[in-house]
Amino acid sequence: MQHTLPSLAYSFDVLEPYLDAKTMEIHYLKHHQTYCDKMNEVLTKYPELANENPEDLIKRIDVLPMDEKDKNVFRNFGGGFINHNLYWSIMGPKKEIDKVLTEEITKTFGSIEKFKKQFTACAASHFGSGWAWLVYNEKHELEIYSLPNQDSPFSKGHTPIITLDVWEHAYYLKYQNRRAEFIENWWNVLKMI
Ligand code: MN3
Repeated sequence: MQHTLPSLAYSFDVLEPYLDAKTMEIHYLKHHQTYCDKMNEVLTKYPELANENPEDLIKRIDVLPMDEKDKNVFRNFGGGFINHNLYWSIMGPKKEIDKVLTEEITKTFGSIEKFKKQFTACAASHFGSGWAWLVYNEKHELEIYSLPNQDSPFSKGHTPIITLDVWEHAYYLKYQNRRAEFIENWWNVLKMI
């Protein structure tokens, strides 16, 4: 089975002016498609894995029956496929506040503003390419951290809830080197808080 990109629930231009249409188009149609294609390509060598949900595969990446080189390809491209699926799904032109989540965030971090400050600092200070994450950890507590490249919290036994792509391809066309400004504006298109 070949995996395909989930369709976007909104058009490329609706997250303007915070996320520009050109970045959205290239990010989804080119970058995300490439992760999907290269993930499918490596899975063709392992037909017994190809029908599984990629999330289930990334959860057990360390013990997958693949040679080390292919495992690394799956970590990068399968991870990229999964991470972007979540990223598109948590953004939108209208707020759809998740009450349970906002209560949990407030309980854990003190307030939504304090959470945003901590997550922003994490995303801004991540060195190089990667993602900032809000996850439920193995103790089912909310936790913020960043991971390099396309690594997934699923591989740590965690469940990702909110994520921000801080690869340059996610913001460079509009923001160039101004990652902090991108992060500040991105809060406007995150739906659930
Ligand atoms: Mn990306």
